[in-house]
Amino acid sequence: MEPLINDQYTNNPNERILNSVIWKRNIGLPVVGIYCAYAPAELVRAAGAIPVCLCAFSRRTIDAAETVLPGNLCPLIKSSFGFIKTDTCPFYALSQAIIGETTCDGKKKMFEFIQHIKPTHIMDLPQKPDEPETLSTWTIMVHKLKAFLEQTFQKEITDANIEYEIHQTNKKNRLMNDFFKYMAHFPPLVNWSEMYDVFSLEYVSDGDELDQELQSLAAKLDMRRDKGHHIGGDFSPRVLVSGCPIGGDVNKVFKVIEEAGGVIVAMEACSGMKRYSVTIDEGTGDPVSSLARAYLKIPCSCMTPNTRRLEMLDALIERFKPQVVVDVILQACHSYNIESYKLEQHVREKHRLPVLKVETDFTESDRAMIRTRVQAIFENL
Ligand code: BJ8
Repeated sequence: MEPLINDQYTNNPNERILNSVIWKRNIGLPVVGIYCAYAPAELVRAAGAIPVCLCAFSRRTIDAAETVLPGNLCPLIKSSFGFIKTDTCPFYALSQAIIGETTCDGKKKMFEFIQHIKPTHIMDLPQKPDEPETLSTWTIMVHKLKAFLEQTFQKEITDANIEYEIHQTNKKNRLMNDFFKYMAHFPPLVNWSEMYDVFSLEYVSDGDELDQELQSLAAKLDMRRDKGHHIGGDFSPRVLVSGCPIGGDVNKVFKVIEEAGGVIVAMEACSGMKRYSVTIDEGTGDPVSSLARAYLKIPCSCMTPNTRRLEMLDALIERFKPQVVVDVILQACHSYNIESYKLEQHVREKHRLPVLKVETDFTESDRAMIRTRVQAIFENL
């Protein structure tokens, strides 16, 4: 089957993004490194800067990180820190400012080790999203980020610019969500790796360009469908992958599911569909408050209670019709690990679907074991 995106970066979304960021940096646009879905990228863009996700998914940098950080820490945090310690994250090197948030304990303590290197702003993220005072506290934090960006880049961020960026985000999210229909198809017409390629387009194409790109990809996928080409077959187990963010060395979980004969039809994590799940109110006259309201709804396990995550899962299960949920937990990620029990109860009781919890790290040592467990759950479907 012909690759969906046929360029030198096929299956290498990070290189595609890097190439675009270097180009934009060379024409004078500042770059802001971000670590988390809670960073309001619209404010960064409204400041005339480019938001980029920093490297965090390689085991290569973990040894260096463990000279400072404890071994029994989430590999994503160790990898992020290791990239900075070894000066090997090109996105960090290109960034003039960094945004972090007080999400999990490991991340917020790790930031203490890097915040002296570049102008770094840590947003104080409240963790009880439904309390009456939470929204006003978080709105203050979004205002503080705006002030940080204005001071760092010596540029006023106007309401009109924020409104424009909110509109662009809503448009992008609508387009992406529409595009997900190719994963929902029976059997799916696009695989997880191609979807990661598609996600990377949001960094390289602006507004209308993205619309055009997605339209041309949709035409290719319609052709795939008409020719009877698809991912897997009619009886391939349909899998929804949930949990911690997945990328780089953790992509092994996607690969193992495919090797066992399954097809990935939905990806719940922030590295997948979660980041396109938010709609930001437009035209309220107070775009900073609109951003705060929308971002507070992101269903991350650092929130308590995190009922919106179960609601999001309901919607994903309804739309993508998986036969099994694989919940991926990065080692020592306590919040996703603990929440996994609730998720399993919910999915089993409400949707009558089996759940496989996979606790893993960035090494290859558990690959065979994961494959055996995935095969076993597929055999019982
Ligand atoms: S909004 S999921 S990107 S915090 S896996 S470092 S939580 S110990 S990455 Fe995340 Fe933002 Fe939430 Fe999304 Fe900590 Fe867990 Fe590691 Fe994690």
